[in-house]
Amino acid sequence: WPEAWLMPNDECVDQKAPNKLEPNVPVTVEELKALGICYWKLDATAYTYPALAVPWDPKDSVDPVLSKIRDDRGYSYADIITVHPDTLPEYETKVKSFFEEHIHDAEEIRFILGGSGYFDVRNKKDEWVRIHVKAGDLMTLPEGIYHRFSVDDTDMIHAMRLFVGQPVWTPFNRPSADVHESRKKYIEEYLEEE
Ligand code: KMT
Ligand code: NI
Repeated sequence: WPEAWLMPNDECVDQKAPNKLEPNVPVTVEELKALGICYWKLDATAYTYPALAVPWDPKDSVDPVLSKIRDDRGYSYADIITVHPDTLPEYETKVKSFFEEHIHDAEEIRFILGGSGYFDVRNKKDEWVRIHVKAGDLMTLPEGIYHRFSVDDTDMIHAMRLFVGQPVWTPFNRPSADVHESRKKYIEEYLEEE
């Protein structure tokens, strides 16, 4: 599992910095699992994948571990995104927009092929937990979890995005997403048990 820690409550002035508390408060794997997050460690370097931004069928994967996950979880779509100033038009604008707190009406699935970055998720106390993903990390965020993404100070992440069916990347921002069906489902499933 990737390293994870609590972030300060106040507004984040430098989203690309680690933003650890002093002293650091690590977040355990058990806590991440209890939020509905799933994780697998894969070998991102042993295989070649299609060129960036070309949608493809993950059944064409040559990685048997990835193929098994795809079969088990029904992923039928994959593409590759490179978040880097030279490859992503309007880089800084996009970096800011990925960092707006939001949910989706489906699972968010990312397999990091290169570089690194931060997925921030809200824990049960509504605090920000920062998860530092790197090459080989395949992580899923459940439907309805509040989250955001940031590059780290390397400004480079290369990631495969998977999806069940036709992809819908629409973010629903907080607070209007509080009344979204996906949010209600998430609260019932993960936040209401005692
Ligand atoms: C997201 O979920 O914000 C993105 O797709 C950004 C890049 S994927 C690491
Ligand atoms: Ni998202």
